[in-house]
Amino acid sequence: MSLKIHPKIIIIGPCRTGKTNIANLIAGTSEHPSESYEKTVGVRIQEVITQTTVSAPGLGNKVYVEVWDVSGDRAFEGGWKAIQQDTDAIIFVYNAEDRSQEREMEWWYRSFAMPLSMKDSNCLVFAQHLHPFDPPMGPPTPGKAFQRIPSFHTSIEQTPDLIKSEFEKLCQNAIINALDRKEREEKRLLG
Ligand SMILES: Nc1nc2c(ncn2[C@@H]2O[C@H](COP(=O)(O)OP(=O)(O)OP(=O)(O)O)[C@@H](O)[C@H]2O)c(=O)[nH]1
Ligand SMILES: [Mg+2]
Repeated sequence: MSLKIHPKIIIIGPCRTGKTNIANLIAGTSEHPSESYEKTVGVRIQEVITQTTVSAPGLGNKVYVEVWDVSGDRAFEGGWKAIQQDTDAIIFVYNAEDRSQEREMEWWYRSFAMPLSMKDSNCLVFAQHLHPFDPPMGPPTPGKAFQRIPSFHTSIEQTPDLIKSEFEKLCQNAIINALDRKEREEKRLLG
């Protein structure tokens, strides 16, 4: 019998920062940046198969992870409560070329990570570059809330392997969280 869990990872951050491009790279639907910008309407859900190193009775070595690519447009804020539900991990994306977004990220943290009591280990930051950048830089600095959260300078062209490998690592923590979530739910149902 296979153990059915549904790990869920959401990708959030301001508009036009590369969330959809990152989601497509992770899901294997595109290896290149999109030529034109098409804003995400509300949310787009993709399923990604990941190899897992987590061992649990009944859990195979392949798990389907839901990746929710969320629009950065606050006009869709009404749907955020539903989006947050059962989230196991968060990828924050901002535009590294826009310093004002570093300050904005604390707001995204308060709006998503705090209400979910998300562990730092289940969060990840991609400071996305929409133009070529010089790789030897210090880590990005999106603000105090992110001090213990793994943060990387990224772009689809220059760091595709980093994006994929950090996503894979995050998946393992999301799987552990989803297993705990399932166990809590089963205990709750049994009373
Ligand atoms: N060259 C290059 N362009 C990028 C990269 N990431 C994003 N872009 C460009 O930036 C624009 C916005 O990218 P999206 O991925 O659609 O942005 P988003 O964060 O999903 O935006 P919303 O859906 O509105 O929240 C597009 O025109 C992309 O082609 C990148 O790594 N390299
Ligand atoms: Mg998008």
